[in-house]
Amino acid sequence: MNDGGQRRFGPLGSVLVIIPTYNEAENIKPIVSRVRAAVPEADILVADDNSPDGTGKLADELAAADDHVHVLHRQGKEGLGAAYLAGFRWGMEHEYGVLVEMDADGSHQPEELPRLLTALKGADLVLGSRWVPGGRVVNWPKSREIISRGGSTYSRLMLGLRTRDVTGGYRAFRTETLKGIGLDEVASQGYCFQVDLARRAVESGFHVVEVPITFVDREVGDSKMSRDILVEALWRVTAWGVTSRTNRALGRRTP
Ligand SMILES: Nc1nc2c(ncn2[C@@H]2O[C@H](COP(=O)(O)OP(=O)(O)O)[C@@H](O)[C@H]2O)c(=O)[nH]1
Ligand SMILES: [Mg+2]
Repeated sequence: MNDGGQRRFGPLGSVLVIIPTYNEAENIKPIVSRVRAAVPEADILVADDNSPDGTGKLADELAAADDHVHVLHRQGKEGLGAAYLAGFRWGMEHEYGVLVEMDADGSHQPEELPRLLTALKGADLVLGSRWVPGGRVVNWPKSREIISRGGSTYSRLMLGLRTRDVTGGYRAFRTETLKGIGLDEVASQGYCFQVDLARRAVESGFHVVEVPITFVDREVGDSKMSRDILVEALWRVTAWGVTSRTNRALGRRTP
């Protein structure tokens, strides 16, 4: 996080909300209509990994009825990170100025998006944050909260980050920020994808701001959180931490 106070930030431009989906048939229509109501000027891209429950088809129906809704059909389940990378590329090709990450399950409330976008006027990246004053989680099992808080704390300590919520997935990026952090080298697939993007943004000198959010646990459908996702996060964060410490000790910049 650097001091953005000295800088002038350009206008935001058009907004694309990217919603990755895997088996979110019960959630896709409600979430799309909530986004449309909360930020009517924004477009939506549903990035579906060929969900067996037909989420992609439901998204197509929404897109057919509304010019603001688009669908990116992907071949199969490749993880959240890969779906977002494909969504970001689509957004860049279509020249959106702002790319937003949002889950399909209602955990990230669309009604809070205007606040994130307002903060982005003076920042390169806005993180919706559960762990700053004013932020909170509702209905989350204690076990998930412990994993999430622990993951953020471990990542902050390993990577020397000052942001409180490093693993969250409700974010607004200026497209220029994503262009500046070397997306082609991002290999993370699961939730450590979020840690990876945050650390790259901070290390690239971008101004990162946290905005408190109320994270509401999903009411319908299943979480895709798994042991593999946790293990990937743990080893990658540890490897990044060791590499950046070694580089610092040797006076080199971390790639
Ligand atoms: N396209 C795609 N979306 C995914 C994948 N894994 C998770 N998601 C979506 O990413 C979002 C967050 O996942 P979720 O299961 O709610 O995670 P949790 O909130 O951490 O339990 C949801 O919208 C999921 O449908 C995946 O492999 N591909
Ligand atoms: Mg969720």
